[in-house]
Amino acid sequence: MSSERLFFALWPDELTRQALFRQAEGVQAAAVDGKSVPAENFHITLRFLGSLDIDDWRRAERAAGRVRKRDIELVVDHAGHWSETRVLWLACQDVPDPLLGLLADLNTELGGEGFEFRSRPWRPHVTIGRGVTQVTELPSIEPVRWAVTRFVLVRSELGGRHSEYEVVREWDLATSD
Ligand code: 2AM
Repeated sequence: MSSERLFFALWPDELTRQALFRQAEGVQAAAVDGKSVPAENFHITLRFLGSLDIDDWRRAERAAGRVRKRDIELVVDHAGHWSETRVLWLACQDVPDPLLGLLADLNTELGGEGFEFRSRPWRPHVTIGRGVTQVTELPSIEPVRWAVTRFVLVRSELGGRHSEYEVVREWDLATSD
C-alpha cells in the first residue's frame, strides 16, 4: 500500500521549472549512481508534515492562510551533494530574508495550531537526484531567477519509481498583481 504524506513547498511555474531542468541536467550527469528526479517533481520543501488526519490537515491549512504575503525572488545558483542523505541538489548561495520570513511565519502559525516547533536548521534546496552516493566533479550552473508568487500544500504518494506529487492547495504570496 502506498503511504500519503503532506508538505508545504515552493512550486516553480513552468518556465522556471524548465530553466531549473536545463541546469539540473549537467549536474545529474555527475551522479555516479542513484536516480534523477524528473523535472515535474522539482520543488523546495518548506515544511514536511507527514501523514495527517483530516482535522490536522484542516489545521495546517488554517495556519497557512495566516502567513503574510511577501515578494520573494530566489536566485538558484549552485549545486551540491549531501552524502549522508544521498541527495543531489540545486540551491541559492544567498537565502533571501523574505524566504526566511516566510518560513518563520509558517512555523509560527503551525505552532499556534498545535504542530510541534521546529528548531532543526532548514537548508532550502531543490532535490534533483536521490540515492546518490558519489559524484564526479559538479559543474557550476547558470543562475536561475525564480520569482516566488505562491506557496503550496502537496500530497506525496510513494510507490512507483518516483514519488507522485499533487498540489492540493495554494496560497498567493505576491503583494501586488
Ligand atoms: P528532500 O527533497 O530533501 O528529500 C517530500 O518528501 C519532500 O519533503 C521532499 O522534498 C523531502 O526533502 C521533504 N522532506 C523533509 N523532511 C522529510 C522527511 N522526514 N521524510 C520525507 N521527506 C521529507
